Amino acid sequence: MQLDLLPRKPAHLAPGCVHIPDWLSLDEQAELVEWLRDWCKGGFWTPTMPNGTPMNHPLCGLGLNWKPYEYFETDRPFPARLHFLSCRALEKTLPRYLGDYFPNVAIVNYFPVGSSLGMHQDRSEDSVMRESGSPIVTISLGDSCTFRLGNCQHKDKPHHDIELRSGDVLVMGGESRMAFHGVMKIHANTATASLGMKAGRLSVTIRQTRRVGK
Ligand SMILES: O=C(O)CCC(=O)C(=O)O
Repeated sequence: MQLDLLPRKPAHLAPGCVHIPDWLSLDEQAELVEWLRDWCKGGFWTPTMPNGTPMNHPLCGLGLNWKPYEYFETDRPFPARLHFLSCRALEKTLPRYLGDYFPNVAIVNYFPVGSSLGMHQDRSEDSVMRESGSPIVTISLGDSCTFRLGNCQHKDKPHHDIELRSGDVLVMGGESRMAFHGVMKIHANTATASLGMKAGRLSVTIRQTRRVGK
């Protein structure tokens, strides 16, 4: 299938999974890149997998940091701006989750050109959050990528490939909260120079890891 020929319009890719292309304006993207520079300064690191190999992209945790497969404390706070941004995304996508949504963590991934992220489920959050379908809101910045949305049972087909471009938002909640997903490819030189980012892609993944008060 020729991905670039598909129209870019808001789409329910599966129940509970919504993609909104061009959700942030270019000015808002540039502003977010600037904020991230400040929030994540000196904070990107490359965790090691349980088999001893390093992950192939660095990340920075805000609110809590993350390594395979657990959260741990960090002195980097979760920015209120990301709370507001993710609520704004939910209003447009899965408003039914807003009443119970208190995000406390953003994992900011930096994907250099040539890196990828294998098919996985996000399982490090408390089971009550996973089972309630608590959404994960992902904002893309910089180079575009091929994102693969799979099914909830296993890493194999059926899956669905979509292009995520800078400014897009993807929300995975409800029935899609436990869908396997991954980043297959980063498309070099697809970012707008005015974003002021070096080559590669940032993804800001905003989530609630535990119930309030836990
Ligand atoms: O970068 C993305 O779009 C997805 C990142 C992801 O799957 C994750 O952080 O678990």
